[in-house]
Amino acid sequence: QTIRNELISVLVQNQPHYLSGEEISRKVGCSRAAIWKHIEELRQQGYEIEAQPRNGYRLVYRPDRVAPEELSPHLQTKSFGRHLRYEYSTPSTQILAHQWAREGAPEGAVVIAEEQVEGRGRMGRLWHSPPQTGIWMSLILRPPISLPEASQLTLLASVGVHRGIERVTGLPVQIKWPNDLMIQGKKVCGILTELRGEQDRIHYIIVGIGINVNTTGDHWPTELRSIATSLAIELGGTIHRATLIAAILEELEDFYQNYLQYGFPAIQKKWEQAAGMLGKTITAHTHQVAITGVAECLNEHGALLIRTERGMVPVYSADIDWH
Ligand code: BTX
Repeated sequence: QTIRNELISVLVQNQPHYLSGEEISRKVGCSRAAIWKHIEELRQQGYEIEAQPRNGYRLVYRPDRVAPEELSPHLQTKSFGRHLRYEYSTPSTQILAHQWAREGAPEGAVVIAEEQVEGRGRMGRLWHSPPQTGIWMSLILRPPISLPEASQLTLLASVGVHRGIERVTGLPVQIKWPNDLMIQGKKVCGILTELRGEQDRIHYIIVGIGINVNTTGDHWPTELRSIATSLAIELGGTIHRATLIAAILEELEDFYQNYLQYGFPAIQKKWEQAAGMLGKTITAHTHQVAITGVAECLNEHGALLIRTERGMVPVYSADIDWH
């Protein structure tokens, strides 16, 4: 696997030029016969690699997969994504991540799938995750924080994903409290944070991230078409998912390190800059009531403060409508 990853990375770096078999075997650190065998296997997986007797090999096309050998050459993180579980199809990456976390997965471990057949949102809702079109991944974290602080991780994740998407696509993404990323008022990404722990100690947190990347309207059921969008729809062209995942994991790791070192205020500022709803009149539908007022800012726990006629109200969990 490591040799395969190295080989892909060497071919990608050298694209669109040829590289001789000798040079590849020196860079990758194995024999020319072994290189040839790996190249054959890559071709079977859909890679197009041109070979010329005099010039060597050249990568012409690589399939858009999010398998470890596609992802690793792009990753520049210390721990995020360094332990990776990949499935083509799974009910939900959250379920696999919970299992893995219980078995002792290290912090930063990631479960990723091409397709989820029962992808989940909050409160038992479904997350539509058609094959090879999006990023459906779950990140395992073990922060030394207490239960009430856990919702800060959802906000941290929004900021990290926001930054990663903007860096790769340049698209104007806005964060909608607590867990959505929107483009022009349509949902492009949802974040689901689940955890196991006791009041004063968290065993682990699973941050589930779903991003519509190369999805088109026909992938969605009718009811989603008016409320969902994808990066490809907004950009007018497809995006290499592995590149985007790597950028997002880098940003997440960066923000997470900052959070562990300096606490929530570091995240809070970034969040407020990227939130599209501050200063606007909104209605927050909690389990019990609907609260209408102006979205002011976050408090130090990550709750949204809404200025109402009766004063400032903190909201910890709700669905938001904008006016
Ligand atoms: P949410 O409860 O805020 O949003 C779910 C709602 O969003 C659905 O009821 C539907 O209206 C709408 N929706 C469903 N699918 C999509 C979609 N693909 N794009 C836009 N809108 C949609 C949001 O929950 C949290 C979603 C987390 C998904 C990740 S994917 C990796 C991980 N595994 C898993 O099962 N869930 C998480």
